[in-house]
Amino acid sequence: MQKLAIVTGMTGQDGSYLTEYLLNTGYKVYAGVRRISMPLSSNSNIKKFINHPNLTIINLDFLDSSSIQSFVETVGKYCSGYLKIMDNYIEVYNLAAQSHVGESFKIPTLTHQINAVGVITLLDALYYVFNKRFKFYQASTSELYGNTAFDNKNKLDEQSEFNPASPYAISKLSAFLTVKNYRKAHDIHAVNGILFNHESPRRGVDFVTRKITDGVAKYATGQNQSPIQLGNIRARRDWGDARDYVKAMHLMLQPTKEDNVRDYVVATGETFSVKDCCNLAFKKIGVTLRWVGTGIHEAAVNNENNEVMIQINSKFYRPSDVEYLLGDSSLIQNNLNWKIKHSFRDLVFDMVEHDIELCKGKERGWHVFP
Ligand code: NAP
Ligand code: F7E
Repeated sequence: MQKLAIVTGMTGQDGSYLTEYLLNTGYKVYAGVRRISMPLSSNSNIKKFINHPNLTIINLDFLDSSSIQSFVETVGKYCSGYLKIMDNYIEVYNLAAQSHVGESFKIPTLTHQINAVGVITLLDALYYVFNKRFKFYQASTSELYGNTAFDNKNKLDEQSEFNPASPYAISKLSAFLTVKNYRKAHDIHAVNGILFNHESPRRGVDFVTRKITDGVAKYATGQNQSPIQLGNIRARRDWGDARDYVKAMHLMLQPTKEDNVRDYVVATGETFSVKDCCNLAFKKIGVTLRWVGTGIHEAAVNNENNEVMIQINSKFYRPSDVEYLLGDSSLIQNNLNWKIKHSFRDLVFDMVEHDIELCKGKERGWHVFP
């Protein structure tokens, strides 16, 4: 029988890949999307599948509790026949969020309203409409750890201590605890995916990897020759490929063995600095960077002709930053057979290639799930 899923945050990086993956796997998907002035079809992340016959788009705004309730009730009406059959569950993937850590310092209340209060409201509405006939995936994050591993450089796993260092991380910790409480108090299959950073050609352009690959592409195609401006270039992240990570989300809602219904870390087990990302992205277009200066005066120049390619701009520093992230995803690899397919180098090269094609005005056919 055809399975049913709810996806929130479909227009974002992960939501678009996950929706596409579920549709390709034969699911019927109900996607919650907030109203915008421009037509949804102009969002390049979802262009490819927006007219899929198994996709139903319904208005949903996490800043309004009535909107969340009416969204869940609407999906409830669509699914009533499906849920009359014993053992049928609707899978809910909650990916909607104010997801920018740096911005969360400027808009902490809004961040908390969407990322924390919104999750309570959504779970409450789901429980009211579906009782226990839903499974719930929450997009949790490695930001919960903050600088736990900064001194010891240990790999972070499901047992590591949380030390949130931003309004974003605090809001996500609240949601994490809400989900755990639903699992324990109501015996719902509700789990947190503690995902480390993951990127793709669909990443928002104000996240650092895409900002770099977009800047490199504009340089390579002659659209903008001014240096890329960055903040904390020493920060290290465990960067994976979003196309691998949405499969982990799906796996987390499939287990029937009770022991495997739990929170999982999803990470590659490798860490790179923002500087490493710059070096790789420029390497893809044949430019070798040489780093000169220190602190705010540090810069990267083209080793061949001394042209300045990257500068530091204190505007991009955060009031507090997470300096070091490295994850251990052994548990999900062993229990659910999740696999890492793409390396960081291949990911950065792919993003640069994609951004160059965008600059040239070419729409690349997404080879999403090879
Ligand atoms: P993203 O590209 O920023 O997408 C966020 C999605 O949330 C967008 O579809 C956005 O809609 C939607 N949204 C924002 N505010 C909303 C509101 N008030 N009501 C309804 N929808 C709203 O984020 P992502 O990178 O795909 O990440 C997906 C989820 O995973 C997020 O919860 C994020 O916090 C979490 N996460 C991400 C990473 C990562 O490295 N990518 C790692 C760990 C956890 P619009 O298009 O209308 O803005
Ligand atoms: O920053 C540094 C910045 O914004 C990474 C979100 O998906 O992953 C993401 O959060 C690092 C930070 O991602 C710039 O200070 C330097 O140390 O790409 P980012 P993030 O903050 O790690 C986690 C797991 C999530 O859950 C979030 O939703 O790069 N950095 N210069 C910069 N960052 C940005 N954005 N822009 C710069 O110019």
